[in-house]
Amino acid sequence: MRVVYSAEHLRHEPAHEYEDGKAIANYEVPERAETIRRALEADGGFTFEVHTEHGTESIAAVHDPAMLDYLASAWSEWVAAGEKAPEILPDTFPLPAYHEGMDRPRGPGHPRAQVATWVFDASSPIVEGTYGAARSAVDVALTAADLVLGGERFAYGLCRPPGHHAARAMMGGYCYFNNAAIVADDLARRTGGRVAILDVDYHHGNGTQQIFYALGDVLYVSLHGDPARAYPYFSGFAEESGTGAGSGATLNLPLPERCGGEEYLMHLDRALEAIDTFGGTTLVVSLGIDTYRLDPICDLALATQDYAEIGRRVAALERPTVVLQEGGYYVPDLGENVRSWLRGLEGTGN
Ligand code: Q9C
Ligand code: ZN
Repeated sequence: MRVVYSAEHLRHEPAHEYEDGKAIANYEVPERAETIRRALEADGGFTFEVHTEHGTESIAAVHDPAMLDYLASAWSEWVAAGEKAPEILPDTFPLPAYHEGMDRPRGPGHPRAQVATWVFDASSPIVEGTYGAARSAVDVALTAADLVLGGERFAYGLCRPPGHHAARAMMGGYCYFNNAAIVADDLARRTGGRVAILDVDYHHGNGTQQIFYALGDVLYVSLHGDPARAYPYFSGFAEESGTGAGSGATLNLPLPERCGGEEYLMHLDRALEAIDTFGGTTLVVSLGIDTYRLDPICDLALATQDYAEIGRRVAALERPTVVLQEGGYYVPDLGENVRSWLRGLEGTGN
């Protein structure tokens, strides 16, 4: 299988996230992508490709161009305003109620107002290298899509930072640009056909869902920890199924705590059946490995061999497939778990 990787991700090294009143070490570390790269290199069955530059057009087709402009200049404006902190995090929460019954003032605003306008959680710092890394993750994803459009049955984009929590006009959940949504939109436009997205990250892909919620040509199917207990809390309930032309083109399958392989595969089969029924020319997989039994921030119980079986079942859809990396935070086994998933997909065993 061909794998697309960029070393540019190394420049996105957020130090902290915020939990229960404390700054803790950020879980979304560069070593995640490095350990995946090493595991696939050591396997010998994967061919590495460098990403190619795709510009900003495909990003602006999915995200608010003002958000793209913000991220491009956030760091230099932070420094120009005399801020000294090495990472930009929101310290205010501009809820709609702030301006209720008032005019909402426009204008550039303080850098701290800017970040709170675009970033919805306290897990997703912006550092000096964030914009370059987020751009490279999109390039990695689009290069993987090019390989599939060029005739490859599968391609894997080793994206970092991940993307599925980034909505049209909002960043967060370690995500800045929505790599999978950008690829799905690009594939829909380039093939003129329908595209399905299968999101197997532990967390609901609120951003991907939001981007396609009213659109009928992109199906979004997600298996995730039930938002009644799991981040991002505000979406991913079973009753969310799309709107307007997109009615029925969103499917959420919330999972119970400690869900293991056997139960997971039953839900997966429902997801795959929905994709099969929807049809479409290509499949995009948001591959999160934070469903793993040892993941430090999640509560499902999948094992390494389950990932191979999931990959095998996804392959049975017989569709050209772009697999893009999302979460997964138990770094010691992350490379092996991704390798297992991709080997299963290729049908080449362990
Ligand atoms: N105490 C991905 O897996 N932190 N994003 C939640 C809860 C954010 C996960 C903090 C988790 C984001 C791509
Ligand atoms: Zn996740």
